[in-house]
Amino acid sequence: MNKLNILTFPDPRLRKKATPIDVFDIELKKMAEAMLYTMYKSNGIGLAATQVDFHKRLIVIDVSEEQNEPLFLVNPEFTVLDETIEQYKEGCLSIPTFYEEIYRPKKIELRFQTLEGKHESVIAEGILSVCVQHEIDHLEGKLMVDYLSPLKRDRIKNKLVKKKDATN
Ligand code: QAP
Ligand code: CO
Repeated sequence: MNKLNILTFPDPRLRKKATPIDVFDIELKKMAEAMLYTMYKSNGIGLAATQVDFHKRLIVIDVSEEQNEPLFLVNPEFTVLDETIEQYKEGCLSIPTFYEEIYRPKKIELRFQTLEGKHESVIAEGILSVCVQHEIDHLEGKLMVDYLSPLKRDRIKNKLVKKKDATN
């Protein structure tokens, strides 16, 4: 399988808003499998289609130890069930090597469609809740650095731009 190219902050394509999926065909399944492969190869636990320059509402997540419990989320949405704010040191495959404490509501109800178009819902807490919220942000063109101060965000941006220049 081919590993997809992951966009890196501050690539402007990470700011595009993804559109809903209405065709549940073999092409969608292929894209989801390619994203899962890319995520596992990159040692990630979540990847949104936006990050691989595909601007549709598709997310893959696997928060299991063994990387054997993939979740494919099409057109995901959530509502907050417990507004208590929890902090988690988050990373992002589009912001490599940076980890920051981010604050989000604790408990959510996630609704999504499967790759076959079936509607499902689950209640999530802990790392799954964090990951779902982080990935749905990507579909809106939002990044975890947007929750940081402009100063911190700019420092991260400058370091990543310098690293990219060094490899180009
Ligand atoms: C989002 O993030 C997330 O910097 C998914 O060098 C993070 O998979 C949700 C990664 C934390 C919940 C909690 C980051 C891999 C992976 C890096 C990721 C890196 C290599 C990030
Ligand atoms: Co991310």
